[in-house]
Amino acid sequence: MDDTSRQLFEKACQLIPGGVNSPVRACHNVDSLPLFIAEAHGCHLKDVDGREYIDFVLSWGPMILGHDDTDVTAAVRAAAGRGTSYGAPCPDEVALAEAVIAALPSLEMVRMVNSGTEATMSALRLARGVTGRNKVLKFVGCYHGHADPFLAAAGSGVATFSIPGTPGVPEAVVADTLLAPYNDLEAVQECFKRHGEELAAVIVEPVAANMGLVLPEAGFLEGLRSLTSQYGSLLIFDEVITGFRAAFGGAQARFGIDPDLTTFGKIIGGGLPVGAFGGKRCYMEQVAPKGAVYQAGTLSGNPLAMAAGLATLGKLARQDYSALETRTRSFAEALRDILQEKGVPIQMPTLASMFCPYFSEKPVRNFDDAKGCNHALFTSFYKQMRAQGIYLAPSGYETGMVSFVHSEEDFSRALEAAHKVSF
Ligand code: KE4
Repeated sequence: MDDTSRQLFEKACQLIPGGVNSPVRACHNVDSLPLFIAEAHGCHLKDVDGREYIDFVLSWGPMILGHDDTDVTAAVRAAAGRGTSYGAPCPDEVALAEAVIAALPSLEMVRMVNSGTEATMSALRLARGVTGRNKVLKFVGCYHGHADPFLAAAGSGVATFSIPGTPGVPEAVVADTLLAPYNDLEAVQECFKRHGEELAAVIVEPVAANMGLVLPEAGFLEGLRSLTSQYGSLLIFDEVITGFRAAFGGAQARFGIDPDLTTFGKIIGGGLPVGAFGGKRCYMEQVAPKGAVYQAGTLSGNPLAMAAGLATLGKLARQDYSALETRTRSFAEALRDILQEKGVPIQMPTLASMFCPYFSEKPVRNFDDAKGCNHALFTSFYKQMRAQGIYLAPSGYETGMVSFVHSEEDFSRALEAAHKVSF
């Protein structure tokens, strides 16, 4: 690591907890120090020491069109010239709501917020308000932002009850959070047998991208849909990552599932702070001020963020997602083959423009499997790739992301770097 990043990080550590404004950026999982980024264009980052990287993190998902996209940047610049926040409705809020609803048939209404955390927190409150029930079922290894109810760790042997996953979360809050292993429909059925009448919602990442990349096994999502309908619970699809990435219509379009509520973030803001939750009109009309379930936000619907989101979705509507999936799969399979030839155990699941190198002898189908991977090998891989200008997510529990502007040259350079890695 060069001097300027190190100097900035040392100063940041005096002023900001851990020197970062979001923990994973600290690169603790890969025994590294964070790079401070000066600018980004296309799929390339330049750090404050002038070094360039090919970016496979894409700000954790939003930058699917690449950084500094001409249309998105122009839209933000134009919006900035009209003022940065009104605290009142603006035309682009209506236009972005219309664009999101048009893209996902399960949506009849949507509310804009400022982050994925706000979106999932609000969706859960709505589900609880609509059903009059308190319990929520989530899956071990799925991340839905840092609202208290979701920061639950597996509790007693009972397997379904939770304990706080972090200091500061009251036991009383997570007492209503049930946990089940991802892809384990039997465990979900057991949860419903015991607590079905108390369950307000099941919340799931339809493709789990916070324990690496774990794909839903055949029947899993369909089973969740069937059980929630049977017991009168709401099915919440957390599409903060998969929305407009798994397909233009999200994972729900890809897998043909009709959730009751969907949460968004990342891509719908085009890199500016936007989240959203939406769903059937009968539910969404229970959100204040139309209904009684309270939710609010000073900067919700911010005109710059709306302009960035609109420009992004407008461009994505014209993109060839199938071609991007093919390019991503081809790159990931070539990367897998290179690593296999080095004699390390490697799995390389892909879906759409996402990929994940698991250093594991067996496929990863849940969080226990993800924990069982060889994270020391991942750390070595991460460090050697970064030293060659390839910027991967600094954790074996994150997912690699490809944009529409990654070129064959970018893929070739990443593969050349992988050839030079030694374990
Ligand atoms: P934000 O509050 O960070 O905008 O969104 C929370 C969230 C909700 N749901 C899913 C499925 C998510 O993946 C996220 C946030 N994703 C992480 C990366 N996997 C954000 C990175 C970070 O925490 O810095």
